[in-house]
Amino acid sequence: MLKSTKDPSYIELNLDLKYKVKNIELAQEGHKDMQLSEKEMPGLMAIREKYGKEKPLKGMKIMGSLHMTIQTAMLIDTLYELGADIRWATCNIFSTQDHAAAAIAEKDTAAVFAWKGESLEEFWWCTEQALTWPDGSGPDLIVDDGGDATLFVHQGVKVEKNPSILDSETHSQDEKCLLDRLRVSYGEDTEKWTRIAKKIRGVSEETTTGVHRLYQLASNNELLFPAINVNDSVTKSKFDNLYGCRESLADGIKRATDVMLAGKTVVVAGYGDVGKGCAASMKGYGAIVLVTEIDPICALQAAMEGFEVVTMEEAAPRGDIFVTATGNYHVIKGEHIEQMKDESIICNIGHFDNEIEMSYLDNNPTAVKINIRPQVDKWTLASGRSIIVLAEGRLVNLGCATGHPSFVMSNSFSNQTLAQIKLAKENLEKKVYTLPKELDEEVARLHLKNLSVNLTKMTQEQSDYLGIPMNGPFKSDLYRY
Ligand code: NAD
Ligand code: 9W4
Repeated sequence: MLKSTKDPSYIELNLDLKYKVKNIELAQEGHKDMQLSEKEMPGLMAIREKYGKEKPLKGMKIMGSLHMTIQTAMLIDTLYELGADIRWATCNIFSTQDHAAAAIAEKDTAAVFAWKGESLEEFWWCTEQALTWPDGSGPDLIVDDGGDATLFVHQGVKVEKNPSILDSETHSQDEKCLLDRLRVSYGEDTEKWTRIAKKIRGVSEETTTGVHRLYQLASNNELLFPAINVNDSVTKSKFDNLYGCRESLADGIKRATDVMLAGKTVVVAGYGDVGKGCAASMKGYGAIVLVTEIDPICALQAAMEGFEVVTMEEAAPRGDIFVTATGNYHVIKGEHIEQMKDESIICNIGHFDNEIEMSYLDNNPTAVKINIRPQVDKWTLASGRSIIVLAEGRLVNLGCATGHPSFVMSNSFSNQTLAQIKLAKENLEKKVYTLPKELDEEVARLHLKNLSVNLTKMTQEQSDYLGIPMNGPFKSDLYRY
């Protein structure tokens, strides 16, 4: 059946709208938080200073699909200072900080369509609003997180080439909402997305999931414009995984429980970058840290740092606090939960919410759940023992705290900004690029002054001796930091 604008579940585009946010009166609060972030986002501020006059993004229409937080507001203002004409939507229906969205709406540095708790219909409406300028044109550049904006354009073009896709079966609510929008869009203009895609100079992508989608498109020869993988810049991934989680895990646990970490036994499942950050943080608080690993290299690394490496079966009866950081499935299972001490705390900092077998608790009639406060549940088991689950097994640093500190995001978003400048300046091929090491080093350099780091400069003799240019790049692409 053809979806029409008369269908009540379809929300019509309104291109005259400058913003849609929860409450514009929250703007003042947002401005104050943004002002505080200036000191903590030195990379972005240095980029504004360096490129503010030149305005390398002048004339560029930029669409963003990325968590509408205070830190993102700082990114938006940076892109604005560099000359861009910006429209923004969030990439997650729960992640918008309404005071940040309000601040941007009031300042009018971007047209913004985002609020916390969007429905999926509203989410896809916001995305299309942000992709469509008042004159009906689309963006020159996209900042994407997770790939939904890129997906929108690619699906739009596919539908315009083969409208029978509109009748295909959908496998998720997201897919259905997107197809509903494309059905109406095709009814009104059979070339909208083809036209928009043709003009796009490129996308810079923030996350692993989005980057994965891009490489898939490229390997199927379906990528319609150049893409820059920001996720794999060293200054992005180290901060997002290692340094970010090293700060935000404890933040989440403490806001949720007020627990004293010193002297407790903390079990960290997975010793990748996230696990390394979590284990180091817990050790720093004076906790006894046990690690579980499947990879002998990471297990050996954990042992070299003085952590005891055990299996979850061994760890379950010993731990007071459990943190999963593997990206794997059912790492803490029901049988482990049954072995845990009374009032053990369990939480997850890995991407998906199935690292802890929550279904064991949800589907167990003998397990009784009492909600202590939002994101903190006490489950009492048949044994009479209880366990405390944080954020329902979802990312504890986002569910129970506000994610990474601004300084972490300054690194990610400096990479995003340099990627946008590169896409604006250079005519790249329809491939997935990573940022060259020079720019990765540049992002690091932009953060040094704020930390009073005094970098050593090689002499010409030293540079000749090593065969490394005086101003970098300092390492080969194979170097592991
Ligand atoms: P990684 O691949 O470097 O590390 C994961 C580690 O878990 C690996 O060493 C792997 O060998 C180990 N592992 C896998 N299955 C295991 C099992 N059954 N038991 C024990 N260990 C096991 O990945 P990473 O960069 O450390 O990221 C881990 C997860 O954290 C991912 O899901 C990632 O998306 C997520 N992440 C979360 C945040 C956040 O802010 N919450 C930030 C970055 C990444
Ligand atoms: N946030 C988020 C917040 C709440 C929330 C269903 C109800 C990620 C990165 C950055 O995902 C983010 N609540 C959820 S999902 C969810 C997600 N649910 C699930 O049931 C509750 C998120 C990046 N970032 C920082 O880390 C700091 N500033 C940033 O911009 C932000 C948010």
